[in-house]
This record gives sequence, C-alpha cells and structure tokens, in this order.
Amino acid sequence: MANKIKLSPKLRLKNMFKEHETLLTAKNTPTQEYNGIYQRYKNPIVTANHIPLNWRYDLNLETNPKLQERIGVNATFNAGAIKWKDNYILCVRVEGYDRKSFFAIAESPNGIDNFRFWDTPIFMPETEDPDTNVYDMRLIAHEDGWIYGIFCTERKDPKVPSGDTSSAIASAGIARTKDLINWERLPDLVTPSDQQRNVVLHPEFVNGKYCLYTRPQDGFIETGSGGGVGIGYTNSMEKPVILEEKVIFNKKYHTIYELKNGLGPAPIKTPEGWLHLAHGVRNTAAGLRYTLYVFMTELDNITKVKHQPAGYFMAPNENEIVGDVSNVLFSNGWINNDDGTVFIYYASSDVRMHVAVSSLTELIDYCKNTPEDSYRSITSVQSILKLIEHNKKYI
Ligand code: M1P
Repeated sequence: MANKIKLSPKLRLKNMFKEHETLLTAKNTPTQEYNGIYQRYKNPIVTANHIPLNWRYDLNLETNPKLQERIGVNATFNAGAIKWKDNYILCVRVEGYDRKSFFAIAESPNGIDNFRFWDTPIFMPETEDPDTNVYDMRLIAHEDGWIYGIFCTERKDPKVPSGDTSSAIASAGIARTKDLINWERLPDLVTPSDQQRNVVLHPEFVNGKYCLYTRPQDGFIETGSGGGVGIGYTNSMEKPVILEEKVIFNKKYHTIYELKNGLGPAPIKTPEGWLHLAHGVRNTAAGLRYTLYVFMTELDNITKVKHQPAGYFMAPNENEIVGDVSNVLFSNGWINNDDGTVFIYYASSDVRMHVAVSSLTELIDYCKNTPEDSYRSITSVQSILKLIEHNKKYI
C-alpha cells in the first residue's frame, strides 16, 4: 500500500492555522532590480492560500473527521484598491474551484504585506437579472461622496442555440457603498455596445455629469469593430445610460494593444494631467499576451491623450508569466499616497496579486520623456539614434 503522510487531523489542523498565520504576517521586501520607474516586491501579496481557513474547511473534526477541504479557492486576482481609514484595501476577485468569482476585501496596514481578509466575503446584491459571474471591480471614491464598485457581470447569452454553453454577455455592474460592507446595487450600465468589460468611473463630475470609461466590444472575446478605451457620460448613476461612446485610445496594428485594450483603475489627477494605467493585449503564436501601459490625458480635456509612451510599462517576469491564463499582467487598482508614492496593485496570469511601488514623480517623468511609438521599425531606430546622439556629450 502507498505511504500516506499520517499526521492526525488534529495536528494537521493545528499546523494549518500556524502556517496560515506565518503566511499572513510574512514581511515583504523589494526585489534587487529597480528601473527608476517602479520597484517590484518579492512576495505575491494575496494568494489563494491567504483565504481564511474557515471559508474552506469544516473545522469540526466530528463532522469533518478527515479534515477535507470542503470549498476550494482557485485564485485571488484583479483587485480594486482604495485607501480606507489609513489602511490599504483590496477588493479581490476570488475565484473558487467552481469557477465562480466573487469579491472579498483584504486589508493591510502598510499596503505591502500583512494583507488579511475581512471575516466574510462581500454579499453583492443582484439586479432583477441574476449574475452568473462577477469580477474585476474598480473601486472609485467619487466626488459625490459614494464609493462606487464598477465590475463585470457575466451572463449566458440568451440568443445563442441551447447547445452553445459558452457564449456570454459581459456588462458593467454597478454598486455603491459608504462602508465597503453594505453595498447598494444599481442598474447595470446601458451603452450602445453589446458587450462591456473594464468600465471605470472618472472620480470627478465632468460638466455636471458622471463620466465613465468604457471598452466597447462586439463579442465576449472578440472586440470586432469595437475595442479601445471609450468615454461616455450619464446624468445619473441610478439610471446609468450612455448614449454615445467616444473612443479616446484606439487599439492599433503592431502595438502591445493591437488586439484590445482596457482601462485599469480610475485615473490619478496630477498637476500635469490625468495619469492612466491600462492593459494592452496582443496576439502571439503562444496565445494572448497582456501587458500594462501608462498614458496621460489633459487635465481640462479628459478625452485628449497628452502623453503616450511607446510599448509596455510592465510585462510578466519569470515569476509572473505562468498561471491559469499565462502571460498576463492585469491591474485594476492603484493607490496614490499623500507622500507622492503610488502603490500599483497588479495580478499575474489570473492567479495572484502583487504590488509595485512607484511615485507621481517617476510616473510623470516616464510619461513625458519616454518616446512615443511611431509604429515602424525604422522610426524605433530613429529614436535610438537620437538618444545616442544626445548621449555623446556624456560618455
Ligand atoms: O485572462 C486575462 C483577462 O481577460 C479578460 O480581460 P479583457 O476583458 O481585457 O479581455 C478578463 O476576464 C480579465 O479578468 C482577465 O484577467
């Protein structure tokens, strides 16, 4: 008979709690590399193993004599972020073994480590049209006084033949809260496009209206004629209807956002303009590759892109590149601290959460001084030649 590890359930239970606490309280330290733009940290900050044990196990050894895991958590990723009562809050997409995602708050005193989930996951109310799956919440403290959670709600496409069990419709779900515990669900956003993911609320009113960044798409996976980061306006979040979407950042041939792009978190207001973090998706022989990029829009005209550094800002490194959906970095949360540091929360390969630390100074410098993409090999070489020429004085 094969050997089994024969710790008693009682001892396993004791060890489980001890190991869990060790994981939750582990100190995180910066990696060796620093590129003048951001600093990665060594440990993922939230993983499936951070999920409280009482969400997963029946802890009564009489009803669970073998100490089996009753409800498995597959991944923790794509978290919205907000500073709350001096602490750092992530609204994490938690995905179960059953493939359903839900939201749960993890809180840390320093934003770098010691993230701990609140006692229970968020019980998100539904609209009259039940959600099959909810994910990727952006948390936005709007100047109207509410904290909004804008997320993707996915439902089976009712128009497809019954044999098609994978076609879905993605819409922007909206909820608001004052305490991150009690959520008021509002109607889903209505837009001219059939599909919406990656919708983000601008934190300020624009000409007295709520402004939402959208990502129009024809199909659930395929952007079709849609794609790009769009902008639309609504008079009310209680009846959120956008009549017209204007694309401000298009997908473009032979770029890192050739296939599609979508906004990450809500933009940060800086003296130089609105700073945006987004993801761009390109095709490769090995499948899709998601990287993060940064751009800036004008302060007084949020539809006008002012700086658009070429290429990606951040791409998966060797620890991040493999996961459930490999070759993916995705971010829908960052926090601008009072001291000018910016904590960038990003997920790798649809599995785990990380933090990178930057600052407004570094991000603005990056935006203003990184050459733009001029879309041909020869123009990339011209950018390098210009830099070499400039550097002659300094070598
Ligand atoms: O698997 C990568 C990402 O795919 C989708 O992103 P997008 O809407 O840009 O295609 C989302 O499902 C996202 O959650 C996921 O990380």
